[in-house]
Amino acid sequence: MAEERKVDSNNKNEQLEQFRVNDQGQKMTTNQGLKVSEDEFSLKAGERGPTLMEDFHFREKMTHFDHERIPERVVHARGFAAHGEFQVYDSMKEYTKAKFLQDPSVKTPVFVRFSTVAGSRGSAETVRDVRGFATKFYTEEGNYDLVGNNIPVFFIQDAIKFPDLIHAVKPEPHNEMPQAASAHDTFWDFVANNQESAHMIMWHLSDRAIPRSFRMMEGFGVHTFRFVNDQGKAHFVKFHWKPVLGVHSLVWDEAQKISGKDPDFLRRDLWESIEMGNFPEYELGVQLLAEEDEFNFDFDILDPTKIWPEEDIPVKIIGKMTLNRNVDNVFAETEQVAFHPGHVVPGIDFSNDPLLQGRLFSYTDTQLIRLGGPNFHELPINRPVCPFHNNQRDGYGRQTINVGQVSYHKNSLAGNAPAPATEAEGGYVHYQEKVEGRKIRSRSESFKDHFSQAALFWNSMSQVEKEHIIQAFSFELGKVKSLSVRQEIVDMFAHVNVELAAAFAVQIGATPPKEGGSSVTKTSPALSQENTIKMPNTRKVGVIIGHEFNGAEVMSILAGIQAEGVQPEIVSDMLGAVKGSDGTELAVDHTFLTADPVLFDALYIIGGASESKKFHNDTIYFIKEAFSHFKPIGATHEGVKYLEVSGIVGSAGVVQGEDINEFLSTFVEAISAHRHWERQVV
Ligand code: HDE
Repeated sequence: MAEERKVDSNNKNEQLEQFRVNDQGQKMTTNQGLKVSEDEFSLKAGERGPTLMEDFHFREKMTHFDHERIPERVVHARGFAAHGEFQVYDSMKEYTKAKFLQDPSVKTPVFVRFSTVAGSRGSAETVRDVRGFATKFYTEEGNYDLVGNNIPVFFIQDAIKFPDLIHAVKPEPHNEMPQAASAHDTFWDFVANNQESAHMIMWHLSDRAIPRSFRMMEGFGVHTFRFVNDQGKAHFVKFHWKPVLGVHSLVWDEAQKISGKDPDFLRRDLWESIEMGNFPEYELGVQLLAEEDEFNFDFDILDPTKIWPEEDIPVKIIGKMTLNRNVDNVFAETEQVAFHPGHVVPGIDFSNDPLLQGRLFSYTDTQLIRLGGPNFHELPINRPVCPFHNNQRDGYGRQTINVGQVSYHKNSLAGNAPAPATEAEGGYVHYQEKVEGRKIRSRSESFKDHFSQAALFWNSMSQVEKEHIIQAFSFELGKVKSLSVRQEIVDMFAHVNVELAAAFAVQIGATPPKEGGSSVTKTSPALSQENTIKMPNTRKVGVIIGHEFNGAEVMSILAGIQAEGVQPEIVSDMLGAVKGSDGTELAVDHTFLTADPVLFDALYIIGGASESKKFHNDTIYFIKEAFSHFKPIGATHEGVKYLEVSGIVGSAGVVQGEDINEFLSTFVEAISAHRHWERQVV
C-alpha cells in the first residue's frame, strides 16, 4: 500500500488497480494456481460411471458456486453505484476543519450508491419508494460517508422503531406480497398508528418517489449534523445534493409500465450516461445554523421529520461532485461497499437526533452478517486511501499481515505504537457538547407536532403536483383491504388538509372529513419540482422513422437536437438500416417490439413513404402513450399525418413544422419543459 500518497482523483482508482484481475488471454487454473486441462467433464469411473470424490477441480468449482451468494441488505437491497470525484468551491475553514473541504484544488475520490429501499435485490427500479443516495468520500483523513436519501425527512423519529417500519413496508410475511410496494395493509396500518410519519408520507406520495433518473434527484443527509472548525466552534449543518440537471420525475402510469418493460431502467440510465461521457453532476449544499440559534424555530432542529425551509435557512452551495466512472464488477464494488453514517472525519460530528444515534449502531452491525465478519473494511472498495493502524487483529478473511510482536496499547515494547494522535496531529476529538438528564424512555414535547410541515409541503405543491398526491393516496389506499385502516388514514390526513383528505376519501370508499386542516398557510417554493432547473441535456428522444425519409432534412434535425445535448435513438419496424429517398442510411437502435414509448422522454415522428399497416398502428400506439404521459412530441414530413390521426395537433408540447430552424428551436424548448401538464386541463 502506498502509505504517503497524496490524495487526488486517481488515488482510489490506483488502489483498486492492485486488485483488478483480467483473465484475457490467460490459461484456466484452480484457485491454487494449478492449470486445468478439462472444464466440461467431471472425473468419472468410466465414461458412464459415477463422479469421483477425487475430482478436486469439480469440488472447488461447485463449492465456490454453492457459496457465491451473500445476504442482501435488509433495506436498500437494490442499488447501483459509480465512482467519481468531489471538489469544494471555496475553503469551508470558517465552519469546518474537514480537510477535504478546505482546498478547491483537491479532488477527493468518491463512490456513490443509489438504491430503492423496500424491494429485494432483483426488484424493479421505478417503484414508488424512497431512493438511497450514499456517498463515500475517500479523504486523506479517512473515509467520510454521507449516507442520505432523496427525501429530506424520515418516517419515524426514533431508531428503535425502524424494525417495525421496515416489517410493515416489506412484503407481508404470510404470503410475501407485494414486492417493492408500500400499497398494502401493513404499511398503511403502521402509518395510521405512527402519525409522526405524516410529513414523510406527503413526500413519499409525491413525484419525488418516482424519479426519472438517479441523475435527476436531490440527496439529503436528513439528520442535523455538526461542522466544527479548528477553533472548536460548532455549527449545526444539514447536507443537500442538488443535481445540475434539476429534479425530474416519472408519472405513475409510466413508472408502473417501465417496471415491466425495463426493470433496470434507473441503473441503465446511470450506466449509459457515464459510458457516453454525460457525467452526472451534483452540487453539495449546506444549511448552517449557529449553536446559539438552536431553539429559534417552531420545530425542533433535532427532529428528523422536519426540514429547515430553504427560504428561512438558505442552502449554501459549497462544491460539486461528478460521477465519471462505472464500476468494473458490481459484486466486488456495489454489493460489498459498506456505508456507515458513523464514518466521519475531524470537523464533522453528530447531533442528538435519536434516529441518527440509532443508525450509528446499526450499520456496522449489519455489515457483520452481510459481509461475514469484522474485516469488511479491508475489501478493496471499503479501504481508505490513507494508512490505517490499530491493534485489531484476526477474524474471518483477514488480509493484512500485521508484523511485529505487539498488538496492544499501551506498550513499551513497540514504543507505544500505534499511538493515538493529538488533535493537532489530526486525532478525532468529539465535540464537547454539554449533556445532562435523567435516564428516560420518552420523547421531547418539541417533537410532537406531526402535521405543520406536512401542511407546508402540501401548500407548496403546484396544482399538478397536488393532483398527483391525491392520485397516489387513492392508488395506495385503494390497494388496502381494511376499511378501518383506510378511514384512519383519511382522518389522519384531515389534520394536514381537508380538501386533500376528502379528495381521496371518495376514491377509496371512506367517509370524507367534515373538519380539520392545519393553520399553516406558509409555502416553501423550493419544495415544488415545478420550480426546478429545466434543460434538454441528456433527454432521450425516440425517433420513429421508416424508409424513404428526406435524408438531408432529417440528418440536419438530428444533428440540431444533438447539438443541444438531446439523445436521439432510432426506432423502426426492423433492425438494420432505414434508407432515405436520397440514399442516406440510419442504423436502427430499437424495433417497435424492443422499445416502448415509456422508455423515452420525447418522440420525434418522421415516418417514411412506404409504411405498413403495422408500422402505422405501432406509431399511433407510441404517440398515444407518450401523449398521455405529457411528453413532447415533434413531427415533420410524413410524420405530421400521425399527429392528425391521433387528434393531438395544436396540443401543448406537440410540435410540427415546415421550417427546420423554427421546428428545431420549438421542439428543443418542448423537450426542456419535460412534461406538458397543460394537456391535463384541456
Ligand atoms: Fe439506513 N440502513 N437506516 N437510512 N440506509 C441501511 O445498512 C438504518 C435511514 C440509508 O447503499 C442498512 O449497509 C436504521 C435514514 C441508505 O449501501 C442498515 C435507520 C437514511 C442505505 C440501515 C435507518 C438512511 C441504508 C442496510 C433508522 C437517510 C443504503 C444495509 C434509524 C438519511 C446504503 C446497510 C448502501 C442502509 C439501518 C434510517 C439511508 C440496516 C436503523 C434516515 C442510503 O444498517
